[in-house]
Amino acid sequence: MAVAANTPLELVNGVYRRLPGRVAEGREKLGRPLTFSEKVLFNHLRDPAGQQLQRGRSYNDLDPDRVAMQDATAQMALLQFMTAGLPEVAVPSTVHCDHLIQAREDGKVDLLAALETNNEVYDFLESVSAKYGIGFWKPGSGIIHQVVLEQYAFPGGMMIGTDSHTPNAGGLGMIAIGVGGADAVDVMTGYPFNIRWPKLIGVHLTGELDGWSAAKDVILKVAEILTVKGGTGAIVEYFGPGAESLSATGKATICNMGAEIGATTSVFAYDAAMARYLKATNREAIADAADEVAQELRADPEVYDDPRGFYDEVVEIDLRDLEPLINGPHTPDRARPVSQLEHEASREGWPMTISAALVGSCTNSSYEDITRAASIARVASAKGLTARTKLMVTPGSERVRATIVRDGLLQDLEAIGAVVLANACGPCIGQWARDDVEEGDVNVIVNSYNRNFPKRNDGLASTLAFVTSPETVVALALAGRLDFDPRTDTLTNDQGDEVRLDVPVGEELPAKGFESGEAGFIPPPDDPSGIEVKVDPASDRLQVLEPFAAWDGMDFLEMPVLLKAKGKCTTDHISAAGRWLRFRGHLENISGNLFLGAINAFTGEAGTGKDQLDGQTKPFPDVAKHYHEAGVGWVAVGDENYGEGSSREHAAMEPRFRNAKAVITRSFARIHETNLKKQGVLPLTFAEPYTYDQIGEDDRISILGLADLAPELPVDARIHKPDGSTIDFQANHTMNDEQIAWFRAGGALNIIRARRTG
Ligand code: MIC
Ligand code: SF4
Repeated sequence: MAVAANTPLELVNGVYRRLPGRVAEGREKLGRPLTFSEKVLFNHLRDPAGQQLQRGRSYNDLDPDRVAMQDATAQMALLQFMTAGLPEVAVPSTVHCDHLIQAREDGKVDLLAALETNNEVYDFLESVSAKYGIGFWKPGSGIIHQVVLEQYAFPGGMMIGTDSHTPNAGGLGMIAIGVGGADAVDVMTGYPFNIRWPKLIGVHLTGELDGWSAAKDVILKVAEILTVKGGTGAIVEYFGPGAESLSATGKATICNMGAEIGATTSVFAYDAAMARYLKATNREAIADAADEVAQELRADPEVYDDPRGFYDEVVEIDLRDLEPLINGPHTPDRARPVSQLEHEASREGWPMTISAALVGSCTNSSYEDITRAASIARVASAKGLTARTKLMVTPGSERVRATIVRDGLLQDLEAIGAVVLANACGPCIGQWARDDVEEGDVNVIVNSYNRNFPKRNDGLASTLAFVTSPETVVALALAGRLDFDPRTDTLTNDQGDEVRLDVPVGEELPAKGFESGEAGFIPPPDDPSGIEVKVDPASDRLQVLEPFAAWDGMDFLEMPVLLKAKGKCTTDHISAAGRWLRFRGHLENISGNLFLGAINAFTGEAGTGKDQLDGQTKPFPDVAKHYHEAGVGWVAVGDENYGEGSSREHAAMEPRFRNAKAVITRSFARIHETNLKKQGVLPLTFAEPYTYDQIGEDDRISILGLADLAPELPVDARIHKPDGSTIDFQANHTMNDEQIAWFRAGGALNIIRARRTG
């Protein structure tokens, strides 16, 4: 299969040819008009006639059009794919090198350093890609989601990606779902993508944005309303006149950050803004093809007339009411208007001085974002202002970078003191060689990224991160303080005059078209027979995967509780990124970070707990290693929305590798729950949430009746207290028959191998 730098028109036409017929079939099957998401999903069902389509209940098989993987997750995904013994991937797939570049000096220097430091991993990814027909986007070409939006996304398409912000492509009307690597392997090996038929949340947008309000404020508002778990198991569909008033990249920002509310994905229906974006990115033919089937690239009219009759929940937002918002610290649903931050910061005792401001990430680094940010900078420097804190900018892609250089926009930002970093994730994922603060220095950073979990950007628990729009980041950087409202406050310039910032102005798309910049795509060769993929057994960055042992048919008895996590336990808490990203291809080494960020409910400390075998308090990874080597199975216990955040399957593979048998929580985030299932760890939820409170540090837990594990049936479990008493409780699970089979087989790798021999 030839994989090109773009989605070929034939692929798009194939999807559109099926669309009207499938939509008609869907309407008939469900006996009612369809929402846009339902149309796209129905068009990608493997067996439309034979599936149940019960929202939030039935599991369904889908055939996505594409798979995208970024370098930090692609390593595990491809190490698993390699064991399938196939000559090539079954669907067009791409790898994007964006996560491993560390921000230290500036874009050029940092890229060269990354090429050297990550040489082994890049070589591995490039050669596996070449061998199996996968397109390879080299380091410097841009952040996966921006590149996908520019090159591959199309209205009505469906894709999966090994990154939680894959839904970014919803800005171009694509159903794009973030998954763990093992799910991607299913699709790359020709198997369907299996997922629960989603619930649907409709967000009705009216009015238009103006002044300082930006697309980012829409999703910050939605996150405030729905909270970090409010989107779990649901697709969020945006519609209404306000939706049509937003640019495609603005829509992408909103869909991208739908990951922060746990949504399966978010999507906008096809409209004129998308057509403009497709044309500006040299895809006029796709826009024309979409125009032909435009009525099926949106919901049926009855849905828009009576949204509450079709969505499980409807949220109303009038864009005219949106003030510029800022969220944080520590959770993406803690939003408030910028104007109220001063009050809250003084109440909470947060420092007012900002120690760094960062613009970029897959969420906010489009041409429009940079024009708005640069417009503030341009006027500010004309008024004699410069940034009063460090300001760093990461362009989203080489195409955006080359265009904003040509149009003088980066220069505007540099004029107020900005440093331009590589086209990559950079500090968004802790790739930031920060040396101006130390652990314990309570300091505030503001960024236009998406997540603000502790330690995420610079590895320091004492950094408080706030998330807002790029233009507000620049305004706050000019003030150097949190208690600045750009709409009303003034700043003193270099002449000692009080000046006000102008309202940001953006350009949706570059008037002179996009520059292409340096070519970043390496297509797979026609004849891959000479390509060898090497994994050095002595490597500390890559390790061939060994399948985990199959379930031995026995119940899990009296297992120690390795961790009882208090409060938020995201994948960043379970398997930190930053400096640990270097081990993403080496399961044993990366297991050295297991639970280092998790807060021990018994002590309130992060990253350490009691080893039940010797009574000593140690870092969690050491306790896990000890249990593993002693052949002791263990459980982890968590609170609500456990595994929130990223798609990294390491957060499931590490516990599995270290002999975890089950993770029992009050609730799970979708991708992480699936990753646990895929790797053969039982994800269970307390039938009664208070059971969480009954578990003590020296308790043991048994999970019983596993021979009878069946869909929709609770599991019996028991707490064993040190004094010999016991408490029985029930736990629920969401496994279907197939997922129970993964558990029995010992995880996805065994299944991949069995498919090969079978
Ligand atoms: C993130 O934003 O947390 C990441 C890094 O992009 C992750 C993927 C990973 O951990 O590699 C994600 O969002 O899925
Ligand atoms: Fe990269 Fe940050 Fe986007 Fe994750 S959220 S893909 S780390 S830019």
